[in-house]
Amino acid sequence: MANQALCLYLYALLLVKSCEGVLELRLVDGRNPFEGRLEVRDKDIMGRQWGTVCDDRWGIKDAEVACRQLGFPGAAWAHGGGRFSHGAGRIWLSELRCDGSEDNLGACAHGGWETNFCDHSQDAGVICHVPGYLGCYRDFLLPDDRVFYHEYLRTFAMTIQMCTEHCRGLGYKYAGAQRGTECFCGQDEHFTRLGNRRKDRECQDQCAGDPDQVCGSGYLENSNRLTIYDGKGRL
Ligand SMILES: [Ca+2]
Repeated sequence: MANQALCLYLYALLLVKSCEGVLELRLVDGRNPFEGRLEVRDKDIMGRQWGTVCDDRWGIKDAEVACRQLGFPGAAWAHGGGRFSHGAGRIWLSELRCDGSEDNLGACAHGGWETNFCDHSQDAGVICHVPGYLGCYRDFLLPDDRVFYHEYLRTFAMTIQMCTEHCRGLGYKYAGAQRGTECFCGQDEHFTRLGNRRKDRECQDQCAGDPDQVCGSGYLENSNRLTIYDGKGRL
C-alpha cells in the first residue's frame, strides 16, 4: 500500500507515466464476445471494482492496445458515446494516450484514476478483430505486384463473411477486402512480404454491407489496403 501511495504521489507530480501494473480488462454489453463497453480494474485500487473508460481522447490506437491485451488479433473500431449502453459506477480512466505499441492499457499515459468530468454517456468501447483476421496489408496496384488478384467481387452488400465465404467456396485459402466494397481471393503467402503488414488503423473503410466491420481502405501512398482473413470467416 505504501508503494501504491508513493506511486500515486509521483504520478501526480508527473514523474511517472503510470502507477499500474497490468490492468484487467473486460468487454460488456456487446452483441458478441469481440466487442463491447470497455471496463477496467486495478488490483490495488478501490477493492478491484470494475469501472469504465471515458471517451475523451479515446481512439483507434487505444483500442488496438485494449484488443490485443484481451487476446484478439487487432482492433476494428474505437467507439465512444456509450455505444454499448451505459455503464454504472466508477469512471476510472479518461484521456488515454496510447501510442499503439503498448502491450497493455496500464502502460499507456492517461489523465489519472477517476480524474475526469465525464458521465456514462461517454463510456468508451471497442470492436475487436475476430479470429481469422491476419492483418491490414498493403496491396500495390501494379499488375505484377497485386497481393491477391483472383476472383474479384464487388458489391455494396460486402461483409467480411461474404468475402471469406466467396473465396472459400472457390477453394482459396485467403480473403482480402478493400475499399469497402471489393473482395479478392488469394492462395499463397505473397502478402506477408516484409513491410506489407500495416497498423490496423490504416484499414479504416467500413464494409458497405456492415459498417461495424472493416474492409481495408482505399488509395494510400501508392497502394490500397486489404483487410485479410485466413478464410475461417467470422464468428
Ligand atoms: Ca487516445
